[in-house]
Amino acid sequence: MRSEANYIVEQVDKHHDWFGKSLPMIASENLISPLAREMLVSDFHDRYAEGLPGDRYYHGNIYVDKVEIRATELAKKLFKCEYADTRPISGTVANIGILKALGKHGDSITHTALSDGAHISTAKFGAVGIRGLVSHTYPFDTHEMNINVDAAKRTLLEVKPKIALFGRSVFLFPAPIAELRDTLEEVGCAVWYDGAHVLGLIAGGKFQDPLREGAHVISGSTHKTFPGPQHGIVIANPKDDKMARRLSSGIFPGVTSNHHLHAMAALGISLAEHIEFGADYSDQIIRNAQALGQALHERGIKVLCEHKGFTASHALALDVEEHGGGALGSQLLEDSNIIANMNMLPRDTKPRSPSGIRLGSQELTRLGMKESHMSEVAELIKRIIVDKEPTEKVKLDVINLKKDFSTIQYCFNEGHPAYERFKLV
Ligand code: DSN
Repeated sequence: MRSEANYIVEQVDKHHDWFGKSLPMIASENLISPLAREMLVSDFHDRYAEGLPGDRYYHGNIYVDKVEIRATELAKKLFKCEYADTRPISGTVANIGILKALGKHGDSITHTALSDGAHISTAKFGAVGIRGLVSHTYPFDTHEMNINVDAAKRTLLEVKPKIALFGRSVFLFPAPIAELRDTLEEVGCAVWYDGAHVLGLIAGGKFQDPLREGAHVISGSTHKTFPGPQHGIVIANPKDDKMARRLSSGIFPGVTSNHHLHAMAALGISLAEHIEFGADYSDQIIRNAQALGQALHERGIKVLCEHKGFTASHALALDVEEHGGGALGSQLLEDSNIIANMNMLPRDTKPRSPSGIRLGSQELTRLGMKESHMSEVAELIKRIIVDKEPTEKVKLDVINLKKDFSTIQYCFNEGHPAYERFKLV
């Protein structure tokens, strides 16, 4: 069996080597900081804590409690909110917990359609279906790549949902919560914003401010534009104490037992880092995404929403149908060491053969790339997708470009042993 273990170690080593020579551009991923990564291999990983600090079902949580209290305080400070829960073990788990807290079987929920870029949590086969809620989708303006506000007002007044959900996995522009606020208040529903993709940008003050625009609760994973561990979070300004209590019990005992204490500690570090560096980081992420959109457009690749500057977030949606489609394009990119994913565009019906590719700028930005580097990245993508140059040839240029970008930025680096151990990615 030792050889089996060796095999697994070998594959992980190869993965590290490969990603060290690749351009990571999946919009839902990021690099955790060296210091936060150190928490993931701490003894916290091996322990149990159930409940809340000071009210546990296990002993041995003296320092776990201190970390959880501090991480929760940091989350409240960063997101300027009254309530934070750092226990969800992923974004989807946070979503199921919120559905448990705010809805029950048979209640109605409004959300964006999957084909318009919503997360699988909203699907019948996902969290919304598991909870037994009845789905109604917002009318969507595919030109604007956003909810059609006037039509959505009519939907909300007609459906009178218990929960109105906003948020997407192809999240190019802010959701129109402020524009819908009067209608949402008239309906009296709970307003929930799934901010997984744009959490870091919101915290950095560069995208939209859902809690000030009318949302009661935000859920998120903590490893996309927020560059933390694979974990989840709930932040809120609850309507009342009852909503706060229900949100808490939705997470525990609702959908978690132990809450992955090592990841929670890592999240605490990432929150502290984002308070210090988040505004600059978010600003550069958005600048880079817009620069990349422009550079791709100039090279003959269709990037959605040219009339709006392509994006207001980290993400870009490319229409590569004329170049062979998203499945072929993303495979050719991978063969050349550029890691991205195929993605459905609103007109698509087949998830396995979509017209689109989704790109994110957050990880390249984390490694120090600026607007000027986006032209180089766009040129490499054009050579692969449009010119169909041999992937082995382009790969050499990708590896060469990546050589200068191996240090994680926007975090507490120097002076900690973890920095040396994890500085190469
Ligand atoms: N499905 C992930 C994505 O957007 O890539 C999010 O969970």
